[in-house]
Amino acid sequence: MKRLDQVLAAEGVPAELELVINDVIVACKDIAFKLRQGELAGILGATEDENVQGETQKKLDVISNDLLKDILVANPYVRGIGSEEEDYTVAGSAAGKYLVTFDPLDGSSNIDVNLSVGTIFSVLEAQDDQSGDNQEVFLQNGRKQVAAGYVLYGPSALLVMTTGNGVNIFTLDTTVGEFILTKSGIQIPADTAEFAINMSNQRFWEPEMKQYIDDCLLGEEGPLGKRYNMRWVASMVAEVHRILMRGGIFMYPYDKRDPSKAGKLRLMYEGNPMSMIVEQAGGASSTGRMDIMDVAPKGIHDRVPVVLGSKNEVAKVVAYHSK
Ligand code: P6P
Repeated sequence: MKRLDQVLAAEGVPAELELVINDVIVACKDIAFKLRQGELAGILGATEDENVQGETQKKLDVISNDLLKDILVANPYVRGIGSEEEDYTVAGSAAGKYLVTFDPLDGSSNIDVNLSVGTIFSVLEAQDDQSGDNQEVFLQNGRKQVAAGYVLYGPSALLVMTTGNGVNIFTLDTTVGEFILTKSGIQIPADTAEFAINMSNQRFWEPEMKQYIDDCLLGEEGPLGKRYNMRWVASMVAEVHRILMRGGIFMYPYDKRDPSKAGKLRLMYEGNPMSMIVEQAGGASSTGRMDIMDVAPKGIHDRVPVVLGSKNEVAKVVAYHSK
């Protein structure tokens, strides 16, 4: 049974990067423990505050953010961090080589109803000597990521990550407090008949997305020629994990509720890390019109439309958008 550090060493990951990833994992173990305590920890429920996204912060959003921020900005190899819960990027060490972006608690609307939530993280290398409190140093496309992963706090706590050598899954052994390798070389089935989308937004979608979903709902008699099933967990980490395990397609498309926003999900700490994982597992990840990892970020909180999962199904959605 291999531990995370043994797997990273075997992949030839630089020691400094391993130390950065290890600090992310130390914080995530603490988050996992606090979530397991639930009401007993007295940390469920919402705060009085809104984050930069305009979303009400849950107590655990703030606690998780602070755990990750505090340990990472103190790491000598971290130049800075960007977080969904931080207005601006936060400087770490001026000599640090790595930049870490994260969504500390994705799907946090699920916390108070005891459903799955997760932490998503992405690691980039600083390309110049700009300080980590200048967002410019983070603004690199997803292809520049050197590592990406998530921790899914479900019935078991799972770490899923890649350093560009395929996707591995580790299960948290709570008896010893270590993530243990339990699956290697994950491959997403190329085809699927299971889509994940929030149907309540249908009237706000672009015509191309409406047409694809309409055709899915026509089933065997429709142009897609098969009966589809639907899932929606309201936690991207849980959706992506299901897709890694059995295939599927997850979509959070552009919608006109707020035309100024490219979508709901954020490029730097949701779209890009999940795209690296999905592509490393043989899947595809697109805005509907271009690969997500080719999108040039303009700001740390940029939003992006997301269509990811089984590569042949993603190709169909892209084809609908190119008609
Ligand atoms: P909706 C969670 O808030 C999140 O960012 C993703 O994890 C999830 O897929 C999506 O938003 C859920 O959005 O509009 O269905 O609540």
